[in-house]
Amino acid sequence: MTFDVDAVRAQFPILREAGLDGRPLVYFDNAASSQKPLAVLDAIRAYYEHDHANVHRGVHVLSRRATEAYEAARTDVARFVGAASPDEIVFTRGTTEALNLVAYAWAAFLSPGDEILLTELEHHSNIVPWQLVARQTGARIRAVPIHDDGTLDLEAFEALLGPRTKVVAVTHVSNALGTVVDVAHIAERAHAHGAIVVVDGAQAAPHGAVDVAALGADFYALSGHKMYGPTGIGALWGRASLLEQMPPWQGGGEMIETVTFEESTWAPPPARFEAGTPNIAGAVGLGAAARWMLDLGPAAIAAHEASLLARATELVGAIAGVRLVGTAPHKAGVLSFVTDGLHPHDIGTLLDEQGIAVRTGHHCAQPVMRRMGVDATARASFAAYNTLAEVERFAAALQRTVTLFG
Ligand code: C6P
Repeated sequence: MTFDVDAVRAQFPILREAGLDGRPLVYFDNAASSQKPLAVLDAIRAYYEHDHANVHRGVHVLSRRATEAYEAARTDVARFVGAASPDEIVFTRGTTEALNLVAYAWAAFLSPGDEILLTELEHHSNIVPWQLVARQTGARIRAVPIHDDGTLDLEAFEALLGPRTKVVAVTHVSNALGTVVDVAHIAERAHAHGAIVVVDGAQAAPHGAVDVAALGADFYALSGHKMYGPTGIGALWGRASLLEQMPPWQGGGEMIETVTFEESTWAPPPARFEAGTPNIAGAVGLGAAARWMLDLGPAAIAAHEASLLARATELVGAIAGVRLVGTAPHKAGVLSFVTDGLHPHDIGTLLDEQGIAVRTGHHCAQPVMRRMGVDATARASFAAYNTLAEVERFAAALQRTVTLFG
Protein backbone atom coordinates (compact mmCIF):
# COMPACT_ATOMS: atom_id res chain seq x y z
CA MET A 1 0.00 0.00 0.00
CA THR A 2 1.38 3.45 -0.88
CA PHE A 3 1.69 6.08 1.80
CA ASP A 4 -0.95 8.74 1.12
CA VAL A 5 0.92 11.82 2.28
CA ASP A 6 -1.83 14.17 1.04
CA ALA A 7 -4.35 12.40 3.27
CA VAL A 8 -1.92 12.72 6.18
CA ARG A 9 -1.37 16.44 5.50
CA ALA A 10 -5.10 17.10 5.40
CA GLN A 11 -5.23 16.15 9.08
CA PHE A 12 -2.85 18.97 10.09
CA PRO A 13 -4.61 22.37 9.87
CA ILE A 14 -1.41 24.29 10.65
CA LEU A 15 0.22 23.05 7.45
CA ARG A 16 -2.07 25.45 5.57
CA GLU A 17 -0.25 28.42 7.17
CA ALA A 18 1.89 30.48 4.82
CA GLY A 19 5.61 31.04 5.21
CA LEU A 20 7.30 34.44 4.84
CA ASP A 21 7.25 34.10 1.04
CA GLY A 22 3.46 33.65 0.97
CA ARG A 23 3.60 29.99 -0.06
CA PRO A 24 2.58 27.14 2.29
CA LEU A 25 5.24 26.85 4.96
CA VAL A 26 7.70 23.97 4.63
CA TYR A 27 8.02 22.83 8.22
CA PHE A 28 11.34 21.01 8.64
CA ASP A 29 11.80 21.65 12.38
CA ASN A 30 10.10 18.45 13.48
CA ALA A 31 12.95 17.24 15.67
CA ALA A 32 12.40 20.30 17.85
CA SER A 33 8.62 19.80 17.91
CA SER A 34 6.18 18.29 15.44
CA GLN A 35 2.74 19.61 14.44
CA LYS A 36 -0.52 18.10 15.74
CA PRO A 37 -3.21 16.21 13.82
CA LEU A 38 -6.94 16.83 14.34
CA ALA A 39 -7.17 13.53 16.22
CA VAL A 40 -4.99 15.02 18.97
CA LEU A 41 -6.58 18.48 18.94
CA ASP A 42 -10.07 16.94 19.05
CA ALA A 43 -9.20 14.55 21.88
CA ILE A 44 -7.95 17.41 24.08
CA ARG A 45 -10.97 19.56 23.31
CA ALA A 46 -13.43 16.69 23.92
CA TYR A 47 -11.72 15.91 27.22
CA TYR A 48 -12.11 19.48 28.48
CA GLU A 49 -15.65 19.79 27.09
CA HIS A 50 -17.00 16.56 28.54
CA ASP A 51 -14.74 14.77 31.02
CA HIS A 52 -12.52 17.15 33.01
CA ALA A 53 -12.06 16.89 36.78
CA ASN A 54 -9.11 15.85 38.93
CA VAL A 55 -8.04 12.21 38.63
CA HIS A 56 -7.90 9.38 41.17
CA ARG A 57 -9.59 11.54 43.81
CA GLY A 58 -13.29 12.14 43.36
CA VAL A 59 -16.15 9.70 43.63
CA HIS A 60 -18.25 11.81 41.26
CA VAL A 61 -18.95 11.11 37.64
CA LEU A 62 -16.52 13.59 36.08
CA SER A 63 -13.63 12.49 38.25
CA ARG A 64 -14.35 8.91 37.25
CA ARG A 65 -14.43 9.88 33.57
CA ALA A 66 -11.21 11.91 33.84
CA THR A 67 -9.49 9.01 35.58
CA GLU A 68 -10.67 6.61 32.90
CA ALA A 69 -9.39 8.92 30.15
CA TYR A 70 -6.03 9.35 31.90
CA GLU A 71 -5.58 5.62 32.48
CA ALA A 72 -6.72 4.79 28.94
CA ALA A 73 -3.95 7.10 27.71
CA ARG A 74 -1.48 5.12 29.81
CA THR A 75 -2.68 1.96 28.08
CA ASP A 76 -2.24 3.61 24.66
CA VAL A 77 1.33 4.65 25.47
CA ALA A 78 2.06 1.16 26.84
CA ARG A 79 0.83 -0.33 23.57
CA PHE A 80 2.89 2.21 21.58
CA VAL A 81 6.17 1.17 23.22
CA GLY A 82 5.31 -2.51 23.63
CA ALA A 83 5.30 -2.43 27.46
CA ALA A 84 4.32 -5.56 29.36
CA SER A 85 1.74 -3.57 31.36
CA PRO A 86 0.37 0.02 31.58
CA ASP A 87 1.83 0.11 35.11
CA GLU A 88 5.25 0.34 33.48
CA ILE A 89 4.36 3.78 32.06
CA VAL A 90 5.02 6.86 34.20
CA PHE A 91 3.71 10.14 32.81
CA THR A 92 6.26 12.97 32.96
CA ARG A 93 6.58 16.47 31.50
CA GLY A 94 8.72 15.04 28.70
CA THR A 95 11.98 13.26 28.00
CA THR A 96 13.96 15.68 30.14
CA GLU A 97 11.86 14.97 33.21
CA ALA A 98 11.80 11.22 32.50
CA LEU A 99 15.61 11.10 32.40
CA ASN A 100 15.87 13.23 35.55
CA LEU A 101 13.44 10.87 37.26
CA VAL A 102 15.59 7.80 36.54
CA ALA A 103 18.82 9.58 37.42
CA TYR A 104 17.58 10.95 40.74
CA ALA A 105 15.80 7.76 41.78
CA TRP A 106 18.70 5.55 40.71
CA ALA A 107 21.13 7.71 42.71
CA ALA A 108 19.98 5.65 45.70
CA PHE A 109 21.89 2.68 44.25
CA LEU A 110 25.10 4.51 43.23
CA SER A 111 28.31 4.67 45.30
CA PRO A 112 31.63 6.52 44.96
CA GLY A 113 33.64 5.04 42.09
CA ASP A 114 30.63 3.63 40.24
CA GLU A 115 30.61 4.53 36.57
CA ILE A 116 27.83 6.02 34.45
CA LEU A 117 28.52 5.43 30.79
CA LEU A 118 27.13 8.02 28.34
CA THR A 119 27.97 8.61 24.67
CA GLU A 120 29.26 11.57 22.69
CA LEU A 121 25.90 11.63 20.88
CA GLU A 122 23.85 12.61 23.92
CA HIS A 123 21.51 15.56 24.22
CA HIS A 124 22.21 17.67 27.31
CA SER A 125 19.17 16.13 29.01
CA ASN A 126 20.94 12.75 29.03
CA ILE A 127 24.18 14.27 30.33
CA VAL A 128 23.42 16.95 32.90
CA PRO A 129 21.08 14.93 35.19
CA TRP A 130 23.76 12.24 35.41
CA GLN A 131 26.40 14.87 36.21
CA LEU A 132 24.24 16.19 39.05
CA VAL A 133 23.76 12.66 40.36
CA ALA A 134 27.46 11.85 39.95
CA ARG A 135 28.32 14.90 42.05
CA GLN A 136 25.85 13.80 44.72
CA THR A 137 26.97 10.15 44.85
CA GLY A 138 30.66 10.22 43.95
CA ALA A 139 29.97 8.22 40.79
CA ARG A 140 32.00 8.99 37.67
CA ILE A 141 30.83 9.88 34.15
CA ARG A 142 32.52 8.30 31.14
CA ALA A 143 31.60 8.87 27.49
CA VAL A 144 31.72 6.43 24.57
CA PRO A 145 33.32 8.17 21.57
CA ILE A 146 31.88 8.25 18.05
CA HIS A 147 33.46 7.79 14.63
CA ASP A 148 33.74 10.64 12.11
CA ASP A 149 30.47 9.66 10.42
CA GLY A 150 28.58 9.87 13.72
CA THR A 151 28.30 6.15 14.47
CA LEU A 152 29.08 4.91 17.93
CA ASP A 153 32.54 3.38 18.44
CA LEU A 154 31.42 -0.03 19.65
CA GLU A 155 34.96 -1.23 20.30
CA ALA A 156 35.54 1.71 22.60
CA PHE A 157 32.18 1.00 24.25
CA GLU A 158 33.26 -2.57 24.92
CA ALA A 159 36.56 -1.38 26.39
CA LEU A 160 34.79 1.11 28.67
CA LEU A 161 32.43 -1.48 30.12
CA GLY A 162 33.65 -2.97 33.36
CA PRO A 163 32.74 -4.07 36.87
CA ARG A 164 32.23 -0.43 37.92
CA THR A 165 29.73 0.32 35.12
CA LYS A 166 26.37 0.67 36.83
CA VAL A 167 24.39 2.70 34.29
CA VAL A 168 24.59 2.94 30.51
CA ALA A 169 22.52 5.91 29.30
CA VAL A 170 22.27 6.24 25.55
CA THR A 171 20.19 7.97 22.93
CA HIS A 172 18.22 5.83 20.47
CA VAL A 173 18.48 8.46 17.72
CA SER A 174 20.82 11.47 17.82
CA ASN A 175 18.92 14.76 17.49
CA ALA A 176 21.95 16.54 16.05
CA LEU A 177 23.19 13.93 13.55
CA GLY A 178 20.30 11.51 13.09
CA THR A 179 22.42 8.44 13.89
CA VAL A 180 20.34 5.43 14.93
CA VAL A 181 22.05 3.58 17.78
CA ASP A 182 21.93 -0.21 18.02
CA VAL A 183 20.29 -0.19 21.43
CA ALA A 184 19.68 -3.95 21.47
CA HIS A 185 23.42 -4.57 21.19
CA ILE A 186 24.25 -1.93 23.81
CA ALA A 187 21.68 -3.41 26.21
CA GLU A 188 22.93 -6.93 25.74
CA ARG A 189 26.56 -5.95 26.45
CA ALA A 190 25.65 -3.62 29.35
CA HIS A 191 23.55 -6.31 31.00
CA ALA A 192 26.43 -8.79 30.66
CA HIS A 193 28.31 -6.38 32.96
CA GLY A 194 25.38 -5.94 35.34
CA ALA A 195 24.57 -2.35 34.35
CA ILE A 196 21.10 -0.92 33.76
CA VAL A 197 20.33 0.64 30.39
CA VAL A 198 18.49 3.95 30.09
CA VAL A 199 17.41 5.02 26.61
CA ASP A 200 16.60 8.55 25.47
CA GLY A 201 13.89 7.84 22.90
CA ALA A 202 12.92 11.48 22.24
CA GLN A 203 14.03 11.34 18.59
CA ALA A 204 13.19 7.71 17.92
CA ALA A 205 9.56 7.54 19.05
CA PRO A 206 8.35 10.00 16.37
CA HIS A 207 9.91 8.07 13.51
CA GLY A 208 8.77 4.48 13.80
CA ALA A 209 8.03 1.46 15.90
CA VAL A 210 9.33 1.32 19.46
CA ASP A 211 9.48 -2.13 20.99
CA VAL A 212 11.03 -1.99 24.43
CA ALA A 213 10.95 -5.78 24.71
CA ALA A 214 13.02 -6.19 21.53
CA LEU A 215 15.41 -3.39 22.56
CA GLY A 216 16.04 -5.12 25.87
CA ALA A 217 16.68 -1.85 27.73
CA ASP A 218 15.46 -1.05 31.25
CA PHE A 219 14.11 2.49 30.82
CA TYR A 220 12.86 4.39 27.77
CA ALA A 221 12.06 8.12 27.79
CA LEU A 222 9.93 9.99 25.24
CA SER A 223 8.32 13.40 24.67
CA GLY A 224 4.73 13.84 23.48
CA HIS A 225 5.35 17.03 21.53
CA LYS A 226 7.89 15.43 19.21
CA MET A 227 5.50 12.58 18.27
CA TYR A 228 2.43 14.59 17.22
CA GLY A 229 1.20 15.02 20.81
CA PRO A 230 0.96 18.09 23.03
CA THR A 231 3.75 19.90 24.85
CA GLY A 232 4.26 19.38 28.58
CA ILE A 233 3.68 15.63 28.54
CA GLY A 234 5.94 12.64 28.01
CA ALA A 235 6.51 9.23 29.43
CA LEU A 236 9.04 6.99 31.05
CA TRP A 237 8.72 3.28 30.41
CA GLY A 238 10.47 1.31 33.13
CA ARG A 239 10.86 -2.42 33.66
CA ALA A 240 8.35 -3.25 36.42
CA SER A 241 10.87 -5.05 38.63
CA LEU A 242 13.14 -1.97 38.61
CA LEU A 243 10.39 0.62 39.10
CA GLU A 244 9.27 -1.36 42.15
CA GLN A 245 12.75 -1.09 43.73
CA MET A 246 13.12 2.62 43.05
CA PRO A 247 12.45 5.25 45.71
CA PRO A 248 10.35 8.27 44.69
CA TRP A 249 12.13 11.36 43.44
CA GLN A 250 9.40 13.90 44.21
CA GLY A 251 6.96 13.92 47.11
CA GLY A 252 3.36 15.07 47.28
CA GLY A 253 -0.17 13.91 46.79
CA GLU A 254 -0.98 10.69 44.94
CA MET A 255 2.45 9.04 45.38
CA ILE A 256 1.95 7.79 48.95
CA GLU A 257 0.20 4.96 50.70
CA THR A 258 0.22 6.42 54.24
CA VAL A 259 1.56 9.65 55.69
CA THR A 260 2.30 10.49 59.32
CA PHE A 261 4.62 13.21 60.64
CA GLU A 262 7.14 10.48 61.45
CA GLU A 263 7.23 8.79 58.08
CA SER A 264 5.42 8.00 54.85
CA THR A 265 5.11 4.89 52.76
CA TRP A 266 5.00 4.86 48.98
CA ALA A 267 2.31 3.89 46.53
CA PRO A 268 3.30 1.24 44.00
CA PRO A 269 4.50 2.38 40.54
CA PRO A 270 3.50 4.23 38.47
CA ALA A 271 1.70 6.41 41.09
CA ARG A 272 4.90 6.52 43.20
CA PHE A 273 6.50 8.66 40.48
CA GLU A 274 3.54 10.92 39.69
CA ALA A 275 3.33 13.33 42.64
CA GLY A 276 0.62 15.97 42.40
CA THR A 277 -2.13 16.61 39.88
CA PRO A 278 -0.79 15.36 36.56
CA ASN A 279 -1.14 16.88 33.10
CA ILE A 280 -4.38 15.02 32.42
CA ALA A 281 -5.31 16.72 29.16
CA GLY A 282 -1.71 16.30 28.00
CA ALA A 283 -1.86 12.58 28.70
CA VAL A 284 -5.15 12.34 26.80
CA GLY A 285 -3.49 14.13 23.86
CA LEU A 286 -0.42 11.88 24.03
CA GLY A 287 -2.67 8.80 24.08
CA ALA A 288 -4.43 10.12 20.97
CA ALA A 289 -1.07 10.76 19.29
CA ALA A 290 0.11 7.23 20.07
CA ARG A 291 -3.10 5.80 18.62
CA TRP A 292 -2.78 8.06 15.58
CA MET A 293 0.76 6.83 14.90
CA LEU A 294 -0.21 3.20 15.44
CA ASP A 295 -3.16 3.59 13.05
CA LEU A 296 -1.00 5.21 10.38
CA GLY A 297 1.60 2.51 10.91
CA PRO A 298 5.02 3.20 12.43
CA ALA A 299 6.72 1.11 9.73
CA ALA A 300 4.97 3.12 6.98
CA ILE A 301 5.99 6.40 8.66
CA ALA A 302 9.59 5.19 8.91
CA ALA A 303 9.67 4.12 5.24
CA HIS A 304 8.17 7.43 4.06
CA GLU A 305 10.66 9.46 6.10
CA ALA A 306 13.55 7.31 4.89
CA SER A 307 12.66 8.25 1.31
CA LEU A 308 12.60 11.96 2.29
CA LEU A 309 15.96 11.67 4.03
CA ALA A 310 17.53 9.80 1.12
CA ARG A 311 16.38 12.44 -1.39
CA ALA A 312 17.44 15.32 0.87
CA THR A 313 20.84 13.72 1.42
CA GLU A 314 21.31 13.29 -2.32
CA LEU A 315 20.24 16.84 -3.24
CA VAL A 316 21.89 18.74 -0.39
CA GLY A 317 25.02 16.61 -0.55
CA ALA A 318 25.44 17.66 -4.20
CA ILE A 319 25.42 21.42 -3.48
CA ALA A 320 28.93 22.84 -3.74
CA GLY A 321 30.00 24.49 -0.49
CA VAL A 322 27.64 22.41 1.68
CA ARG A 323 28.93 19.75 4.07
CA LEU A 324 26.69 17.19 5.74
CA VAL A 325 27.40 16.68 9.43
CA GLY A 326 26.53 13.11 10.40
CA THR A 327 26.66 10.54 7.62
CA ALA A 328 26.06 7.29 9.50
CA PRO A 329 24.69 4.47 7.33
CA HIS A 330 21.67 4.12 9.59
CA LYS A 331 19.98 7.49 10.23
CA ALA A 332 16.48 8.68 11.02
CA GLY A 333 14.72 11.91 10.19
CA VAL A 334 17.58 14.42 10.47
CA LEU A 335 19.85 16.19 7.98
CA SER A 336 22.44 18.44 9.64
CA PHE A 337 24.75 20.56 7.53
CA VAL A 338 27.09 23.54 7.41
CA THR A 339 28.08 25.72 4.47
CA ASP A 340 31.24 27.58 3.49
CA GLY A 341 31.00 31.24 4.32
CA LEU A 342 27.59 31.37 6.02
CA HIS A 343 26.83 30.86 9.70
CA PRO A 344 24.03 28.33 10.31
CA HIS A 345 21.92 31.10 11.87
CA ASP A 346 22.16 33.08 8.62
CA ILE A 347 21.19 29.99 6.64
CA GLY A 348 18.17 29.58 8.92
CA THR A 349 17.11 33.19 8.42
CA LEU A 350 17.60 33.09 4.64
CA LEU A 351 15.65 29.82 4.37
CA ASP A 352 12.89 31.29 6.55
CA GLU A 353 12.55 34.16 4.07
CA GLN A 354 11.93 31.51 1.42
CA GLY A 355 9.21 29.84 3.51
CA ILE A 356 11.29 27.02 4.98
CA ALA A 357 11.62 26.38 8.72
CA VAL A 358 14.80 24.62 9.89
CA ARG A 359 16.56 24.71 13.21
CA THR A 360 20.03 26.16 13.66
CA GLY A 361 22.41 26.08 16.61
CA HIS A 362 24.06 23.46 18.78
CA HIS A 363 20.79 21.57 19.26
CA CYS A 364 21.43 21.19 23.02
CA ALA A 365 24.17 18.72 22.14
CA GLN A 366 27.40 20.68 22.56
CA PRO A 367 29.69 17.63 23.03
CA VAL A 368 28.70 16.16 19.66
CA MET A 369 29.10 19.55 17.95
CA ARG A 370 32.59 19.82 19.42
CA ARG A 371 33.39 16.26 18.32
CA MET A 372 32.28 17.04 14.75
CA GLY A 373 34.42 20.20 14.73
CA VAL A 374 31.54 22.70 14.44
CA ASP A 375 29.88 25.21 16.79
CA ALA A 376 26.50 24.81 15.20
CA THR A 377 24.68 23.31 12.23
CA ALA A 378 21.54 23.97 10.26
CA ARG A 379 19.19 21.03 10.64
CA ALA A 380 16.28 19.90 8.51
CA SER A 381 14.19 17.24 10.22
CA PHE A 382 11.28 15.32 8.73
CA ALA A 383 7.87 14.07 9.77
CA ALA A 384 5.14 11.90 8.27
CA TYR A 385 3.41 14.91 6.66
CA ASN A 386 6.46 16.15 4.74
CA THR A 387 6.70 15.54 1.01
CA LEU A 388 9.35 14.95 -1.65
CA ALA A 389 8.20 18.21 -3.29
CA GLU A 390 9.03 20.05 -0.05
CA VAL A 391 12.46 18.41 0.04
CA GLU A 392 13.07 19.61 -3.51
CA ARG A 393 11.89 23.14 -2.68
CA PHE A 394 14.22 23.16 0.33
CA ALA A 395 17.22 21.96 -1.69
CA ALA A 396 16.57 24.57 -4.39
CA ALA A 397 16.27 27.32 -1.75
CA LEU A 398 19.50 26.20 -0.12
CA GLN A 399 21.26 26.14 -3.49
CA ARG A 400 20.03 29.70 -4.16
CA THR A 401 21.14 30.83 -0.70
CA VAL A 402 24.63 29.40 -1.06
CA THR A 403 25.02 30.78 -4.59
CA LEU A 404 23.89 34.30 -3.65
CA PHE A 405 25.42 34.67 -0.18
CA GLY A 406 27.95 31.86 0.37
N1 C6P B 1 15.57 18.10 21.37
C1 C6P B 1 15.79 19.45 19.38
O1 C6P B 1 15.51 20.42 18.67
P1 C6P B 1 12.21 17.60 25.88
O2 C6P B 1 12.67 19.02 25.77
O3 C6P B 1 12.24 17.09 27.28
O4 C6P B 1 10.94 17.34 25.18
O5 C6P B 1 13.28 16.73 25.04
C2 C6P B 1 14.63 16.83 25.34
C3 C6P B 1 15.41 15.99 24.38
C4 C6P B 1 16.02 14.86 24.84
N2 C6P B 1 16.71 14.05 24.03
C5 C6P B 1 16.82 14.30 22.72
C6 C6P B 1 17.57 13.34 21.86
C7 C6P B 1 16.24 15.45 22.19
O6 C6P B 1 16.36 15.70 20.90
C8 C6P B 1 15.53 16.33 23.05
C9 C6P B 1 14.95 17.61 22.53
C10 C6P B 1 15.06 19.27 20.69
O7 C6P B 1 16.63 18.63 19.02
C11 C6P B 1 15.11 20.51 21.51
S1 C6P B 1 16.74 20.89 22.06
